[in-house]
Amino acid sequence: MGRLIVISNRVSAPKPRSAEGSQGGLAVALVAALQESDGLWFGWSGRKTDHYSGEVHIERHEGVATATVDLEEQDVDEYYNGYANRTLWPLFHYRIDLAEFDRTFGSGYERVNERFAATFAPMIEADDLVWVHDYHLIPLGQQLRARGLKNRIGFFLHIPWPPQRLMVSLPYHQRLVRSMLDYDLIGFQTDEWLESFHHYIERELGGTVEPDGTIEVDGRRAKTAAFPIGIDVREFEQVLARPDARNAYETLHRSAEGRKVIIGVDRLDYSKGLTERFNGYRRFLEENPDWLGRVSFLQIAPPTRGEVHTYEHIREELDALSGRINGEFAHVDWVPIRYVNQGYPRDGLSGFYRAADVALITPLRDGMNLVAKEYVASQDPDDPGVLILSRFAGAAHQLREALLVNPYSKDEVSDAIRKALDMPRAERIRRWEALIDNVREEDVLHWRRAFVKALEGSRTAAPE
Ligand code: ADQ
Repeated sequence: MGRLIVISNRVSAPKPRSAEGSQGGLAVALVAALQESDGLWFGWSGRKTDHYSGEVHIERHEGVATATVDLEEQDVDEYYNGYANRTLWPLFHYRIDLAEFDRTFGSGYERVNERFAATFAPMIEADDLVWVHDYHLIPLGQQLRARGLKNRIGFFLHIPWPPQRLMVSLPYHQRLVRSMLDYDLIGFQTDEWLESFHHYIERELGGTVEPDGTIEVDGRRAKTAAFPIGIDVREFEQVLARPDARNAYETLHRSAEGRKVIIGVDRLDYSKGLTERFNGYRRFLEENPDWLGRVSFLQIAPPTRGEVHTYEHIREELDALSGRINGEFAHVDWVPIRYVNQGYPRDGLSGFYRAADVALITPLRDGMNLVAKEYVASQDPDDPGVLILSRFAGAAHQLREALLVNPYSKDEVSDAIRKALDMPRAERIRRWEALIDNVREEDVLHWRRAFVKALEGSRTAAPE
């Protein structure tokens, strides 16, 4: 087998050793695979240019070559901020009320996928294995085939696949889904999203689904399966010994002054259920006066996608809500919520996770949610914290021993917080041991190997 070629919207080049702590788990896993196969990672540079030239910037760090292109302002507006983040992201997270359907978004999306294909196809050799990532690049496989590529090409969706009844509200939905039939393998995070995709194939396209996940539509076949993504557990456990992690642990521990700490860590995004979470915590404070002054909730949520209007709105809403809760319940020497709009490198985060007695992770919908797994990996085996997790996160399919809640229900969230804070040590240990077993077993290397192996064995017939 030839090299592994990874194509994603953004490229995460390996960082020098000194900055290793801030490398994401996904990047670590992919970089390892790219190094092993002398592979390449293609994508957008994150920079803008006046006119798209297709000029490729090739860089090589730690044995991994990355090839990136700059995009025009209009591309970024229509493809990235537009179709990807204002149409597909909300729709795939069941927020049809927020999805914007604008024909310029759709054409910009197709244009950028074509540009990527035209630019990168000549750099792909005959026996390379091509792995396309996420909702930004759904039609890329079709575009690569149109340029004559006969390689094995796989696609992995990091976010949920919506139910068929929602999917059909997307204009030209058939065109988008049919473009996926050019992949040899299509991977989803969980069986739930896989099933939704199968329903669409059967009901909307009149296709068939075989027991092994092979789909067939109008004589075209592709393999489909669930590959739940994990974290780099060993790396995470080592991080805890580093000075920045120790410092973060000490800082949070000291600042809690003997109070119990609840933590939430998310990108500031409406899919993460932050408003509902704050309201659930408020209900907890209302219903449990004995806990006033004895618990502190730290929510870390750095803003993302500032150019999309909805994100400004959620930011304002949360600022106001945290202010109201603090105004209502705070004492001179205690604030119930510390709400921080700042990102932290991984070393710092893992120290915070370790210092927290409870993690409150309640997305309304999430492909997987790696924060939940990172929290589990950061716990002290002799005195672990409790994970409260939304049943609507993909991770809930694996992390069954978490306290699973309906994030829309303030009462359920409030009851779970109470239960977590009161949970005896023996039960915390029993639950955590089950959780860590899963996090260790189905880690990011397991995910990557399973996908690549399935892709290698995926060919049902050579593309014509
Ligand atoms: P995200 O929506 O970004 O990812 P998540 O999986 O929770 O969601 O986080 C990804 C990474 O970002 C984690 O490593 C986490 O530590 C980091 N991160 C999150 N919030 C942070 C913060 N406040 N400060 C610093 N770092 C932070 C998408 C999908 C998920 C899916 C992943 C991977 O939406 O469902 O799990 O891709 O497939």
